[in-house]
Amino acid sequence: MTATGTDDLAGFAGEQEQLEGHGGDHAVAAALAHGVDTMFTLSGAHVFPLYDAAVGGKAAIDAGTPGPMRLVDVRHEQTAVFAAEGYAKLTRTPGLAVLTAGPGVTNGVSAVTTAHFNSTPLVVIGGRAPDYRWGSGALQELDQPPLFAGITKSAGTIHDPADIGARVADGFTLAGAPRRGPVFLDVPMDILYSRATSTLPVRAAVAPVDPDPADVEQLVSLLAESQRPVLVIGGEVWADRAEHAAAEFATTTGIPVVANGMGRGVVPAGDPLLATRARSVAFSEADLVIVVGTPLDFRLGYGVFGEAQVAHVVGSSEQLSRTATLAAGAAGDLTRTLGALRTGWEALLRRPSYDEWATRLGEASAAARAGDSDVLASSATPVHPGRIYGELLPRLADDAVVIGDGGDFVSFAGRYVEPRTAGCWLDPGPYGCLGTGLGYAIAARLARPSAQVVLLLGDGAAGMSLMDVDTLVRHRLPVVMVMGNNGIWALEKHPMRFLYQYDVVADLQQATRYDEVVRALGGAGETVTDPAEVGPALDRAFEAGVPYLVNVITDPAVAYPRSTTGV
Ligand SMILES: Cc1ncc(C[n+]2csc(CCOP(=O)(O)OP(=O)(O)O)c2C)c(N)n1
Ligand SMILES: [Mg+2]
Repeated sequence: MTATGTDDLAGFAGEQEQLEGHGGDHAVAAALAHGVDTMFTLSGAHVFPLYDAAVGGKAAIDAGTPGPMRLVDVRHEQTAVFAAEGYAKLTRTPGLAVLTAGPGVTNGVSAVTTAHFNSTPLVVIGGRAPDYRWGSGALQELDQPPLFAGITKSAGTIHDPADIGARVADGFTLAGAPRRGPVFLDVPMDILYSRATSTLPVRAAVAPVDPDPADVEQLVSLLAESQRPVLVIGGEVWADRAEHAAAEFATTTGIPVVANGMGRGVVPAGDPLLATRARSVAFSEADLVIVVGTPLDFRLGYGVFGEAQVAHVVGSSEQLSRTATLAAGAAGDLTRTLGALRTGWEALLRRPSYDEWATRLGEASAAARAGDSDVLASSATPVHPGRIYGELLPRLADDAVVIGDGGDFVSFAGRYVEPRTAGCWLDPGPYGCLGTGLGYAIAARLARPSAQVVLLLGDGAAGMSLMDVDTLVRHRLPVVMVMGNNGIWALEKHPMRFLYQYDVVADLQQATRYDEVVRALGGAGETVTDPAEVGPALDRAFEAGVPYLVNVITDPAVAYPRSTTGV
């Protein structure tokens, strides 16, 4: 690829650099302009030009010099997209996955849907059968964008090599603007391999949007009247880089906080305002619930909190709940909105004190934590899943990234693990897709090279991505995997027994040596059956320096005490 300044155009609508290259060069230049440094993929000839651009061509390969973009090749396309999504969530820069035509693209659909539900900025570039043969039945000839119509912000095909840079750059801009989400673009093989000269893509500046002052005023007036408000901090607070504004708003006003998704850790574990452990008391007794940066979906009781009035604060107006009854709503840049709310609250002539309420929730949280101690220290055999968390929690550093992929085992994590830092918790989000685990773990190790990365796996969920331990090994990405191996799909088996008094298709093999699978792939691990051995095994895992699976055989009779089924 060659980029040249066009002196003759200098001073003319800014200096527009030209880029000569194949389609891969143009696409990679657009991604680089948007701060993207990693391409997640699984090989296919339809997309070779993208790899050629990423590595800097044969000259760079021969010279042994690194190319402009890191390539991470995985063992299943869903892992490529989950890794790109996880990387976007952690770095707050749009992710990039490249999928080869046809089955490569369709293998990525569940992960793109996950990004759609999570509002994660992501560009997926698909290969596509060549235009010049379209309709004649070329290998993997499938019109792919329609598959993505309902799960992306935009899905289309690029038919001109000279358009690739601009279209991909626009894709990144669109993906990263609230409401954030995935964009799909496919490029026919003949177009991607063709050369063209066009303007070097640049990153378009997106101006933050202020909330409507009347909406802010309305919300402040609700706060002025409230005696028992609750602030829910969701993942968009992190994604919008509003974690400081959110923490400051909570601290200034003294409103108790319940955290959700990547909003966990914005108010750190141990902060007296953090009431996540007392959320049922908080939600049933509150008179006002302000939900910031997360949809009012099943995870939040569809926005019904007893008698409380509900306010929804989101990044863009299309995200405001259409089904919940809202007493107020505000849409805009979350730092600005939370700042405006704080300023409005500070300007109140009579500022209410929520101290008594916060103390009550603090006590309820402390009681909930105290109630955990038996389970966290359980010496039962088979191991109670709670004991694993009892051993893990004291071993976690403040900046540890904790990832959950599984059913009940991960629900326990949601209860016991309270992050101390924002941006350190990765769950699959409201789409609830099993199989995110290895992709998210790859992403976390790349995004946080020196932090602890802990992947919590159900034995069932593990089957959907465990082969990508191979990717961890090949790319030298050590992570600690902890499996709650109960030999069943517990989150299905227990509900089916409850509904039918019997169950089918919910059993897995007992005590399978998944640690041997990890060993065979070049990692390490061990099986633990004695509760007293969980802690020492975790220590060995953290010290291993290679992907390490602690395969804990847990009690299948222990079901997570669930208060919602999600329907
Ligand atoms: C892709 C996908 N398939 C199926 C499900 C339905 N499902 C949700 S939880 C669950 C059980 C998970 O079992 P496991 O990972 O072993 O965790 P456990 O509940 O046993 O702790 C299943 C099958 C899903 N959410 N996603
Ligand atoms: Mg299981």
